[in-house]
Amino acid sequence: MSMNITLGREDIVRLAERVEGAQTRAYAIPKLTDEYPAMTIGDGYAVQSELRRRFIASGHRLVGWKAGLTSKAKMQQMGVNVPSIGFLTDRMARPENGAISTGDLVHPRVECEVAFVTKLALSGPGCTCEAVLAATDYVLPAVEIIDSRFAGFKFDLASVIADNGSSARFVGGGRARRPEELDLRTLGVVMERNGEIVGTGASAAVLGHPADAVAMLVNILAEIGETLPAGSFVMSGGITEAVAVKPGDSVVARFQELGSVSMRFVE
Ligand code: OOG
Ligand code: MG
Repeated sequence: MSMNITLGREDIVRLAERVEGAQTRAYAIPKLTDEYPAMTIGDGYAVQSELRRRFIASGHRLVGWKAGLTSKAKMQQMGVNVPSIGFLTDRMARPENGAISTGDLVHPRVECEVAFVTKLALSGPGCTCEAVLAATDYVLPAVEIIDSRFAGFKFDLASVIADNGSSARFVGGGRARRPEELDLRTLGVVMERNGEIVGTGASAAVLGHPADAVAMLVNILAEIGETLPAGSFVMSGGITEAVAVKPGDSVVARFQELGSVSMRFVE
């Protein structure tokens, strides 16, 4: 992946402000490449880093990172075939079994993901699946609520990276397990919306092994000059296609060996 930055500082700040406005006030904007067609992946990460800097400066706390577009189902659904990463803050976390409001989201969708909590710092380049497993304290099931700020949930890689990988909310839950007690490639997952099965998959859908997705994330972090500290919460990417939700919906993600994660959506 080339992190070639072509935009000037002024454009990066301008785009970060535009994305921040759309995220915090929940409105859709045209994808950034409509105005900046030559925007690169490196430019996308430069905007994302500026967005992260702004949130942290206003008191949000960085709690971890998420890998995105790591499964075929997700790549096909979004028409993008390169994985990406985004940051997670305390303001995005929601408790298990809670009510999640949609009034402050544009067009939310849910994804089931295997999440990792680390006990050792990780850094790239050259981070491997084995290094990730050795640094993992426990894994747990999670649901990510993504919400692209781009009209029609349509984007290209540079735009979605600038929009922090569509990150909006996340819920961890179920049963935390030590990674050595499980085969992380073969965990089945079933996603239900209002009691109906809307997605099924196995954890190997995520780059062959969810820890490989985390290694990829750590290697991208190195390219943007960051490392993953111990105690990070990391989501490895949606296993199935993302499913749209609206007020009144209840969602349960059932994971083999890891229990389930539930939530409902309100106005
Ligand atoms: C980009 C975010 C993808 C995942 O788990 O694949 C993502 C999107 O699809 O809007 O979070
Ligand atoms: Mg996701």
